[in-house]
Amino acid sequence: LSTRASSILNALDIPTTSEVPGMYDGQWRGSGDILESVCPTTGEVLARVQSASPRELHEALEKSSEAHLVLRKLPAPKRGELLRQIREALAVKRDALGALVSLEMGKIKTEGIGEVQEFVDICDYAVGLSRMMNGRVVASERPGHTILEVPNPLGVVGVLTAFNFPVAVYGWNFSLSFAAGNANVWKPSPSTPLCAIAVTKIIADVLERNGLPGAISSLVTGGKDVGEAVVNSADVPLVSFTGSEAVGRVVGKAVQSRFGKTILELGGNNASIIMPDADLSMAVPAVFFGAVGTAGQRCTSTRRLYLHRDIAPHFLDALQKLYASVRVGDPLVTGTLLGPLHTRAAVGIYSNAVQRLRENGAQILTGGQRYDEGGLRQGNFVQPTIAIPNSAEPTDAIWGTETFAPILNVGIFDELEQAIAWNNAVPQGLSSSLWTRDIRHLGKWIGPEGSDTGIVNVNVGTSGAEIGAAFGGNKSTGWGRESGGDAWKQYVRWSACTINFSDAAPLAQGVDFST
Ligand code: UN1
Repeated sequence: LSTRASSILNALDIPTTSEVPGMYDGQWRGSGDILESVCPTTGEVLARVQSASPRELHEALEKSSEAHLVLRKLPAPKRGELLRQIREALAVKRDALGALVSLEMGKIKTEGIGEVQEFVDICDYAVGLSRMMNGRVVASERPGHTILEVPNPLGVVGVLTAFNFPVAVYGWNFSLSFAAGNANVWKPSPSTPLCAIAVTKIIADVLERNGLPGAISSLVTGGKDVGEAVVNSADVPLVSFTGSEAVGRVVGKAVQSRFGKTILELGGNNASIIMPDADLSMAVPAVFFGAVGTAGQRCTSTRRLYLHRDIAPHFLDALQKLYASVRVGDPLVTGTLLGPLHTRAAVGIYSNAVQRLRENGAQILTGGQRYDEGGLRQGNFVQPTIAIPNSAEPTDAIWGTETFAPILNVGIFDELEQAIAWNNAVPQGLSSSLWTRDIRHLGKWIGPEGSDTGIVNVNVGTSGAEIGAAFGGNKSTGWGRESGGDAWKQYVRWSACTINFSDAAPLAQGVDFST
């Protein structure tokens, strides 16, 4: 193992000598298939991880069900105090964990650290929430009656996360779910097991120190079979899934068919629209970050750019200058802006998408190739690409497909209405961004004739949301909401409790059933 990899793993108490146990339910072990964690920058095998066998997975689900019985008895503000301790423990390891995200996932260090910060932030949010997860008192139509809406914990929540945010997305789910009194079983992406192990160790340490069962936050690394077992388990009333539309469709149906609940965070195909009155000195760098940041591997990455005809040439000129200046390389080196794609397979998907653009007569303004000179050859590096497809018709498959790579497709429009129609014409509905200084455009954009996505920004790019508002998308993005806003309300079961404290028992709606 390279010295830098071992120093990052050492700082997070991950063994570097032998195989790493990849499951935890109060006890670390793993006798299922071996998962290899491969560094996308160098191709180095970082660890061989022992995943959960079917029997162990079953044990973890059982342990988590038992752990929930303990957790649900703790008052919510006490759970908040535990979250505060977890928040502190995460903050202490912020740099090391951020570095591990860069090492294992491939995003640049400032984004790796930012992702840990996102977990810290949502913990803060959930600490506050732990004293504010209020129900309601409803006016009853009957004398001497009152109605309460009461939130109670659900049980065990299954959290299936993707490679691209291997820390923060579990954070969004775990912190709300834990504050609400649920135990959690985490099935991370099979290609980022080390991030999940590091996070679980930090949480487990706090739980164990407080004499609580570790299975409040169980970890089951593994492949498809492990994911399927969590999704199909009758002991998991809520499944939160982040990943592709194709897999989300299967997960959604499977959970629905057993009447479980889901939170789905699926594909994004996010557009930025630039009006002629926009401040281009802000808009150009924002599009650059949205499209090239994280090597185009955020659900919220900017994939479509709609430029008003009047500013299009100037905008593209300025944007291409930024593309030309991008510093590509090792994501752990300060100053790098573009790291590798996460897997070799993703490079193939990128190349196919570029080839499809070419075949369809698109103009490739910049990019379109792998980087394979020098040290970059060992990693999954691809050139960020700007293309002008042959037609801006949104029915074209090129516009409707999410490619998880830094490819930005550009269309030229004349009227805002046309751009909004294009924005809304794709199956996905996660994020969108309008650049304007005209309040009339803004009003239209955020209103009923405006953008149909879950995140609708103005003079802010499509990616990089804060945790305070609910995060999620509409349509084929799955309608899920996580993180802030009212998202916590999904992690509880609601009871409507009508209470009669009078000496009569009248029926609602004045129904008379007297004999
Ligand atoms: C994701 O890409 O799955 O808004 C999540 C953002 C981040 C989270 C992205 N806060 O880009």
